[in-house]
Amino acid sequence: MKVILVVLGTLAGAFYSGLLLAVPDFTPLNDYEVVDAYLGAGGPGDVIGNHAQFDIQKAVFNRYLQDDRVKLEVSVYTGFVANGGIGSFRRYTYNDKGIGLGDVFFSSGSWDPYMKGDGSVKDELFGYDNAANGTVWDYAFALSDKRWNPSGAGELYELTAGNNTGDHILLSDDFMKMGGYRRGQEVAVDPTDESVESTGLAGSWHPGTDGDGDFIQFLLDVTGTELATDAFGFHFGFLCANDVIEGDPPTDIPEPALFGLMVIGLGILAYRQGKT
Ligand SMILES: [Ca+2]
Ligand SMILES: [Ca+2]
Ligand SMILES: [Ca+2]
Repeated sequence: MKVILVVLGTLAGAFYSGLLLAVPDFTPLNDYEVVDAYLGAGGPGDVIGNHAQFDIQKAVFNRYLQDDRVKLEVSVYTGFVANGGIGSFRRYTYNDKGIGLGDVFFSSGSWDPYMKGDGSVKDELFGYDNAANGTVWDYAFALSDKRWNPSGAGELYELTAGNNTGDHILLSDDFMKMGGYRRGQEVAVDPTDESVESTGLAGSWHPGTDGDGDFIQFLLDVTGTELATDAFGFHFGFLCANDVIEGDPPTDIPEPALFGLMVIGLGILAYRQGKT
């Protein structure tokens, strides 16, 4: 019996050590949900224009391991793609391509939207937050010139400027030349700016529908970045920012390392019992 325990314990320890070497560091997120409770400054209410096209209801996050890579899945629930939002209002845009999808911004660690402190409902819903105040984003999943397609391939970039006001940030105002849209909101990054650094990590997006409605799903490879392990804040809107969603980082992420320690602990216990 003692011999069997020693063998099992050693095997378990060795197996887990092997796993530690092969498997990248990550913390799972299982259907973590952020309901849109963010107004943002620069326009009235939560949605400007047609709700069927521009309302964002929520975002659902999953983080998991696939083929030894850490994948982050962000599903933004909105009828934008399904109801003809892409390419709409061409005359209102500088490049005549109409309204397209924005990039997805992330802050590793904290989410810190600006609040004025005037006690108003507008302030409670971050109605004074724009690109120039609040959270500084340090990652962006960029769709670049494919953002007018319902699906495509993009890349994750690291934003090193330390602010959201430099040339690396493109605002709603950089795409929209007239009409009712939300002013002063960050909607995309310029990958040619020197403060925007390639991570070499690719991703994709595509539309979908489930029981909760229509969504756009972004699927990113985040292996080796803080986005694989940490809590994070995020920001997403269309080029017009007619609705913007931002959200809280997850706060109750389970600790997968505990399982590993348990296995190693059992191994040591079995080894000690084997010695006595
Ligand atoms: Ca909304
Ligand atoms: Ca802000
Ligand atoms: Ca909103």
